[in-house]
Amino acid sequence: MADKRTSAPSLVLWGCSTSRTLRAHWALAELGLDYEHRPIGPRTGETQTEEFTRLNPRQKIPLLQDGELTLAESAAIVNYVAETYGEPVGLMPAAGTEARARYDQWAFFVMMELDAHTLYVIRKHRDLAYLYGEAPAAIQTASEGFAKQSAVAELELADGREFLLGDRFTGVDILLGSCLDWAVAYGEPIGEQLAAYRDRLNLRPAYVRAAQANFFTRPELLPPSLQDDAASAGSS
Ligand SMILES: N[C@@H](CCC(=O)N[C@@H](CS)C(=O)NCC(=O)O)C(=O)O
Repeated sequence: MADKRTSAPSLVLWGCSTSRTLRAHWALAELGLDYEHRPIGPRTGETQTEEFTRLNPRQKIPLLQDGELTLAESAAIVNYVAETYGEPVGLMPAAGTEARARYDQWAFFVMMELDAHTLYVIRKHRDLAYLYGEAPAAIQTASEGFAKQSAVAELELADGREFLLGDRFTGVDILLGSCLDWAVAYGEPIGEQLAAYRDRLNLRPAYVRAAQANFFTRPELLPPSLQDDAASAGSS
């Protein structure tokens, strides 16, 4: 495979308006990469078209195309972009280092414990109950699970570090930050440290650009700090 760092990237990102799609927009924005956006949304039928199904038989967003490569899974997209185009910003510690082992630990933790096992369970049995069924006990357990697991990240930040791995922003901040936005939108309480950390992340220019690109079809899903901007942009 050609070294993509030496040639101009040709990136197409499919998907908008969810916490998972935000991750891909955010990683690209942190690195200042230009990309074409195909803003297809969830539960609109747009992931079921023949064209999209050919690209992604999972029929899910986000999906990134980079030349010949077609890549699904939001965390894999963040990691791919970080590893391929991340220098000199350094969105991901080098392979084989302790920092990278900690990065991987947090990435898997966030994707499993905060995304898949808790927040998505709430989504399935609340917003998507018409598909997956009402399950108040599952929602309750997932909510408790989110509180318990997110407390681990709260503890990690208690030493005053700015980002999850220390003083450097990395891809795992994108993964955790997007889950915190999701949790807050769902009314799930988050700890004091996590709330302050989320505020810091939401002020990043790359986050603002990514959130505006990701949520332009549904500005009501933007964090409140960005909703005024969206309203004034819409009224101009
Ligand atoms: N684990 C996947 C989950 C992707 C996913 O489930 N995406 C949802 C939207 S958040 C989707 O595309 N659902 C199908 C649809 O809405 O048509 C990731 O992190 O990328």
